[in-house]
Amino acid sequence: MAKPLKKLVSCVILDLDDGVVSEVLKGFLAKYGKQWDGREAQRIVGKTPLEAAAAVVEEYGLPCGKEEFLAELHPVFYAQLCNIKPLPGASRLLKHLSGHGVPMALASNSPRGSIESKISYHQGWKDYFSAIVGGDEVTAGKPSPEIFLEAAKRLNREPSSCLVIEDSMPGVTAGKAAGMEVVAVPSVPKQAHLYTSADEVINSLLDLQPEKWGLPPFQDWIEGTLPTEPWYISGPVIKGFGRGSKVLGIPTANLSPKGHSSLLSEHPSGVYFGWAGLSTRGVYKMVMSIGWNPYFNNAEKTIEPWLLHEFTEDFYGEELRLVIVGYLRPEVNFPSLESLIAKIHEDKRIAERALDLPLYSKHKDDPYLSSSLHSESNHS
Ligand code: ADP
Ligand code: RBF
Ligand code: MG
Repeated sequence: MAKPLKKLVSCVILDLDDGVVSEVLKGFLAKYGKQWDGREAQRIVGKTPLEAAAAVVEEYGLPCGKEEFLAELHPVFYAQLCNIKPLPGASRLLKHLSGHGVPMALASNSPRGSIESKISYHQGWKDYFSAIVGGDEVTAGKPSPEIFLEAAKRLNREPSSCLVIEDSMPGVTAGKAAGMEVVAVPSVPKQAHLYTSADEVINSLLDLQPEKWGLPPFQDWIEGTLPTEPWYISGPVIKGFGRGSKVLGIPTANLSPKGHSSLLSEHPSGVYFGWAGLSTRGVYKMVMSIGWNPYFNNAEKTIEPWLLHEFTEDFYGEELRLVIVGYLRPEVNFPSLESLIAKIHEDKRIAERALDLPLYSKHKDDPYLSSSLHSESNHS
């Protein structure tokens, strides 16, 4: 194994809490006739519920005080706790670290009771954590280092041997102030550049390399690919920016991200692969990007499968069905168009080879890939 590049740690402190507040707020704002546009998410992550409520009342000019808003919000918030999805990759990470006996703590600005009821909805999660520290157990929440220092104390570790994994800015600030190593996993897209004080910024938990920090490496990568539970997405092929074929020589049959928001929040942006079905044509190997194309810096998320087959014609408007079976890498920026193109061709080679492994090839026969004809004929 290569020598670790960073300072070694022996335990991990996480906050997997965020996103929650914003999900609830989104629904709530509708009631006040306001539309949540995600712009404020950055102002909310890592805040205490009262601070978050204050930020929203101000931002949207709501006709109520922050306490009033919070009181209204609270029951809804608690009712939603059971619907909270963990950050993509959280479950895999917790299982891995706990399987290797790495002590873990959960440290969040949310009150301890709320953290506990939240994790109670996830099978086995309670046992993963040797310590839980809530915002109500310290005098000051993040960005104060207090929560993290208390977590280290309860783990019986020096702050310098703790790795903090955080998605919020206040959390990153708190972790560094506590003298800990900090990996940031920004939950708000395109904000990576703001997290400069973190020791590393990663796109999603799938990209964490524990060995960089002296922790046991993941062992679930297979021939450069990370198997995922298969997930399914389909729709008519839409027009993109017209760049794929023209600029890159790589046509991508774009799907609209509209109507897929919950699926897309369960899966981080990145490069994936799997099988693609076109009802009248057949089933093909496929490698794809989902995200904002950092090289082009799209304003909108795009879903762009490259079908690994030579077609003699376009198939805009046709129903395209995808079974996504594995993950390759995060989307990244490149110094030149040539290097972007070369990387995508490398993705293609890796996906093409991997899809012949039984683990992945068995999904080629998934009825989902050719079921659009049937589902359409059932429509009357
Ligand atoms: P756009 O920006 O409109 O997506 P592209 O240059 O990316 O345009 O070309 C994509 C179109 O090319 C697809 O919608 C499809 O109709 C066609 N096409 C031809 N061959 C392929 C292929 N192997 N994979 C994906 N799309 C292909
Ligand atoms: N765009 C990026 O900016 N960064 C990437 O890392 C990236 N990876 C890709 C990988 C694959 C397999 C495919 C098919 C596309 C990828 N793209 C990436 C998207 C590419 O920029 C996009 O398809 C073109 O801009 C056409 O819209
Ligand atoms: Mg395209």
